[in-house]
Amino acid sequence: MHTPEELVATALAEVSAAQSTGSLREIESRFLGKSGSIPALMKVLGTLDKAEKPAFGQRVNAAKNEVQSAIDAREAELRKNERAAQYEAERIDVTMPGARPPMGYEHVLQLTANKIKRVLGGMGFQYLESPELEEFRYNFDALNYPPDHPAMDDQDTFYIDDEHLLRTQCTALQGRVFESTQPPLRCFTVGRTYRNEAVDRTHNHTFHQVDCFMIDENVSMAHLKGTLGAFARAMFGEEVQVRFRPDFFPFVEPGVDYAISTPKLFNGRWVELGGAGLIHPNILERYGIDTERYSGFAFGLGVERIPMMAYGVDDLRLFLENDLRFLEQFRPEVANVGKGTVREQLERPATVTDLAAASINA
Ligand code: FA5
Repeated sequence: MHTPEELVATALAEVSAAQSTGSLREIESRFLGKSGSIPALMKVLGTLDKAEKPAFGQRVNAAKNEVQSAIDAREAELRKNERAAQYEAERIDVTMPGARPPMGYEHVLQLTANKIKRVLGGMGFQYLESPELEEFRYNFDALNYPPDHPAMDDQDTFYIDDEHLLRTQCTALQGRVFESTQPPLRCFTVGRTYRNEAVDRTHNHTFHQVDCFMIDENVSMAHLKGTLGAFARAMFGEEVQVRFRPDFFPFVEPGVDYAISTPKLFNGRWVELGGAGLIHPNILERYGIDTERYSGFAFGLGVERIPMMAYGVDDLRLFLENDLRFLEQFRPEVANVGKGTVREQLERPATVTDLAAASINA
């Protein structure tokens, strides 16, 4: 059996050689724990003479205290070193440049829709949302399509059931408004439309339209021409010209298609934008609108056509393919180059001059 002093000497040597707080714990339990070698010395106490007991007890206690204080001191030292090593490993260089988070930006079709909303909103038209999953009756019946009329064949679409379909035209807004609101009315919507289409560079199964209408007293083709002229100037610049040619849509009479031409685009060639006309009296009568007093115009156009012309994009499928190499080019700060360009027209907010020019009484 070792003496208390021998155990202390061994313990102190081990303590000072310990390289981690973990190994100190192990030394502590071996020398001072419940069944550690120093407490075990107390068992010897019973075998000693009465006179020797107090002195031996004191030696054991002194041994415990000495080892305990050596462990505590070494632990403080090791902990300090361990912390210093940890701080060193986790050191942060606050002078390093930060990681720039990727910034989002609006899709070019959204930028175009925003511009349309500013321009038509500025002319006093109210922006309304209308469902993409539409009822057959609003998409066709309410728009004066006789049952099984061949004009519906041009607009085959995706049917959910016999009465519900993905809308083929934003003109479906009309019936929804007319059934609840009486004239005077000036409304428009911008949104997605769908058609079962043979997809090519100028036709997609999913595309966007803006559709706009006005009903008031004495509204004529002159108001339609004035409004579309002002709309085209605000979208494409002052030099743009608008052309109307007769066309057929069941919901207008007379009906026209309209095209624009500007020296900045396609060498001034005419490019068709959409359809328009005076709202068919059958529709007004169906909704109890007095056709002796009121008349209205409506127009609709494909939204993709606008950036296609403004940026010279020759395949509209690119807009919905989400290829960032294509979309990155329309980041506002990248695309907005050259003052007075068509692009700038697209990106600048509508001005007071646009709106004065756009007055339907002009
Ligand atoms: C219509 O959809 C009518 N609702 C427009 C209208 C409104 C006429 C109000 C009269 C009064 P149309 O089917 O021609 O008409 O489509 C209008 C425009 O939408 C087209 O000129 C074209 O720019 C765009 N468009 C039509 N189909 C597609 C398609 N598959 N992909 C991309 N754009 C299309």
